[in-house]
Amino acid sequence: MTDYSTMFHLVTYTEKMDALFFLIATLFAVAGATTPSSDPCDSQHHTVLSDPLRSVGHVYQADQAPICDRNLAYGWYRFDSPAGNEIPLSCPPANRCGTHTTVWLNLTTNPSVNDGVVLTNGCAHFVTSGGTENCCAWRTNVAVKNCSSYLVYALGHSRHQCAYAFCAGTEIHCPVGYLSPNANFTPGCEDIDECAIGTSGCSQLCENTEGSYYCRCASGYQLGSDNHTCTDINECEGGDDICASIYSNCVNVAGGYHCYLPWWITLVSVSVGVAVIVIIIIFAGCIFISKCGTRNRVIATH
Ligand SMILES: [Ca+2]
Repeated sequence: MTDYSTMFHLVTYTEKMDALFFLIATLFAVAGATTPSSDPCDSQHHTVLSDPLRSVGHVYQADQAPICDRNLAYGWYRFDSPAGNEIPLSCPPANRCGTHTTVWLNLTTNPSVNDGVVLTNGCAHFVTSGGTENCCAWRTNVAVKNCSSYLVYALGHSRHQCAYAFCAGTEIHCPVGYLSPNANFTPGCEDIDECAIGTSGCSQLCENTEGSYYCRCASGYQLGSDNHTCTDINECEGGDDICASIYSNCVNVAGGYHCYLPWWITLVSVSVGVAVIVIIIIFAGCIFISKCGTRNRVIATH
């Protein structure tokens, strides 16, 4: 269990130390900013923090290590991630930004380019073990400079207990099954048509859905346990004789089956057919012979 009373005593002491360290650091930074070679806007004079989990939109997950800025070295920082690049100017909910205690900037608006370096402070949104929330439980010194296309911040560790961290941005990663032009972060997340782009892995038929897809099989096939592979149904192995009882020879083929006559039925059928044909020929021959005899008898009468 966290000893919060001890922590707040520590806060009082460390805030004084922070102020001292930060004042020295900021004076150097502000003085340095007057010379182009040490402008914190230059990439070589600031450190990029690119963890998108710092987003206010990101809800802290218990299975992740919380972000902790306790040992963040004094210096200029720039946030650069698809989740957003600015520290929020209003109190974020607790347990966001990849941490428990969320730090935001106590400013009405971000400075303009002409404002140069603006000194302010960050507020920590702290929730006690009893559930009491304080949007500015403690403050930490921050300097901000507008570099036209991005902001840079002078930050430093405040030696508070973890886990607390500076928030940056508000966007979150698109849900599974969605993509966006913003490196797959909000806004603009759109459904992936897995069937159209050929990533479904369905062996036969594919149906796209919002946020997902599913596989189907052609007639005569069934979907396997992997929900992607279709395998032939062996209709002949069913308990019921799928063919009529007398036509009992079932042969499975891909996507269907055939019913074949047993050999002995085929033999009998052919034999009967041949016999019928022979009988017909004989009968027809008899009729022809009989008519010839009649004609001869008439001639003999004259
Ligand atoms: Ca889809």
